[in-house]
Amino acid sequence: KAPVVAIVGATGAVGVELLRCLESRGFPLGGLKLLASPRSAGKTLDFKGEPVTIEALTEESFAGVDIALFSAGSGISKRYAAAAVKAGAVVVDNSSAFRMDADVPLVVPEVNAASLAGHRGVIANPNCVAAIATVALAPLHRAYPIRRLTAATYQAASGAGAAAMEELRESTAAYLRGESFEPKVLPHPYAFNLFSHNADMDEETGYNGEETKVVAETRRILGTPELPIGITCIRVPVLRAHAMALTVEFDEVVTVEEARTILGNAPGLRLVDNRAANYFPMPSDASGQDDVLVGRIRQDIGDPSGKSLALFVAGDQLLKGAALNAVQIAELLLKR
Ligand code: A2P
Ligand code: 11C
Repeated sequence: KAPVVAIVGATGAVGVELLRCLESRGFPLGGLKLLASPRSAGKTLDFKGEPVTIEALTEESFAGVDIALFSAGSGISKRYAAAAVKAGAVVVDNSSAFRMDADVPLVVPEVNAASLAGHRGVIANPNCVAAIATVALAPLHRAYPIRRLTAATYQAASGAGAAAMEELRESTAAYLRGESFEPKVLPHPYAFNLFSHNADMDEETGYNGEETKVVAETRRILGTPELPIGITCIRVPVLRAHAMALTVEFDEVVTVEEARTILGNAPGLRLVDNRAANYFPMPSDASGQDDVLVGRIRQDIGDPSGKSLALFVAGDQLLKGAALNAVQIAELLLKR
């Protein structure tokens, strides 16, 4: 019988996309429960043209629920995931709460679907950068083992939630009106600016929490626990698609043509690599798209050995970076 699905954090930037993904992919539903904070209780969200009433999340919310899609932050996941599992639900958690737990698979369906088999009630949905990057890296890694990775990210407002997206809109409008704007959600002026990712900074290492997560999760998803990864995460004034420059060193020489062929045939990817037109992956093209865009494939001239390639990638943070990946995991659960 079709599963009863709950969305925890249904009103959030990712929650709303979870609802849209279930709808657009025709996910078979035996019932749908929308959960959020008491502030949202009683309000409605439309599903297939019908209003569904939002309920306040409590430990009792999960009776009869088969699959619980959590996207209300780590604190909520840590507090309520156990209640969902106890009630018999499988949790697909979009937060970072359980991603590095050994008995919690961290899954990108195109990359490591088989790891789902070991789950014990909770499956983790990766950090958006890790999910988007690994869709592009895994097919290369399968053909030619990756020896080292360097990444620079250009991350959209959506990664910091619906309120950050609103802050980008409002601060940009204020800037254009010539008015001052006091940032409330993000730590720095956002309009016509960019800044080092707002996750907590480790003063000793100089790396922020986002960078640390991307390194650990990328290694875990690719199954390369020792892979050396250098990374700089930056927040840019884009609404909902992350972009990243990836420099990938292999064990052997990989030609641009080989990489193009591999990436052009890989699931979840679309090759956007038109040198003549100077047309490469852009957040504006990636927004609203399921596929991750990959292109600007070049030999990395910073590595004289010829064993490194440079790529540019863009993917919708709310879709492949969050909601779509979670719904794809739920689809895998149904198949099993
Ligand atoms: P609400 O809208 O009622 O505050 P975002 O990532 O876009 O900031 O969204 C966060 C999501 O987490 C929202 O759906 C929000 O609901 C939900 N949320 C925040 N606090 C709680 C809570 N205490 N219980 C349940 N859901 C919560
Ligand atoms: C961002 N990737 O763009 C972050 C948000 O690990 O789930 C999500 C953090 C995470 O800010």
